Amino acid sequence: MTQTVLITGATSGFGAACARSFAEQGANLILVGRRADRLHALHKQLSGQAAVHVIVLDVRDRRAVTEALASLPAPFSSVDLLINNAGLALGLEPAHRASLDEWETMIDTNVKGLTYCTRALLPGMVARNRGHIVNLGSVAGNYPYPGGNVYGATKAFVRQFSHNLRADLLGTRIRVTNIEPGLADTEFSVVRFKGDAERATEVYRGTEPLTADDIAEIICWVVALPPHVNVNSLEVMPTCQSWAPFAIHREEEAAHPSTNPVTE
Ligand code: NDP
Ligand code: 8X3
Repeated sequence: MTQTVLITGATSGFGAACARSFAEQGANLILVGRRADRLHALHKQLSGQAAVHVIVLDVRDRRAVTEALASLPAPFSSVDLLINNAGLALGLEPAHRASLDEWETMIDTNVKGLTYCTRALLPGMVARNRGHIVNLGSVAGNYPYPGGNVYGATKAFVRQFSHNLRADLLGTRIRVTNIEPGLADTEFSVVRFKGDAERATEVYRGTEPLTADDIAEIICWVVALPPHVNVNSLEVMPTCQSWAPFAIHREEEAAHPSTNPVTE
């Protein structure tokens, strides 16, 4: 049976790579994003392989999301797979200097937008007793880092929401998976640094980061597993990324000359 796949944030990065991968499988694709030109280009590019329906939509707009997802035309009306991918980080400032507007945008998109899409499509999945929700979390939801403040917190929400959905959906055949990537080279850093391409490039300098195609491949694998197998969370980093020791602040040597190992 042809799968119907709805991907939010399909205009770049992981979302666009997933669109290409599921098009290769001949899925019916519903592609969501704000940049209409990119959606229409994807439509043109993929429609030889798959049926494609594009929706120009800001996931932060609750009413627009509810209306658009309640009125999906045939053959797109029964969504089997929701990839809740639309999301962003803004800034890397410490909390006391960060922009409250940017915090709000991240919460509205990564948390509220994701819940609007989920709530709109879940009743249909439950009624059909079929479906899979794949959420894009992040390593930032699992580990703190300086400047990750609200972005990381939104991804911690996504992780816990994913697991709580599993709890609510026990007894159905609906699966929920939280994908938690580390460093991945997409438009993510350009967005985080508000168009500063040089600063964004610096993030990946000298590394071999994950690619959008790596993540699409992982999502395709998770989805293709037999229906009785649910991957709850899948954390993935590039091989070049690992953890650092705990950060410890030490007072100036002058204040504690005999106890500061940094000065030894
Ligand atoms: P990109 O910036 O390349 O893609 C983000 C996508 O989200 C775009 O298609 C953008 O489309 C869409 N989007 C953003 N805001 C909205 C909105 N309000 N309404 C609809 N669509 C929106 O980044 P990635 O592909 O890297 O990111 C995808 C997801 O993966 C995000 O949730 C991100 O947090 C997460 N992630 C990314 C990692 C990375 O290192 N790259 C690592 C871990 C997680 P448009 O602007 O057209 O609306
Ligand atoms: C994206 C990965 O480490 O930049 O979620 O937060 S990170």
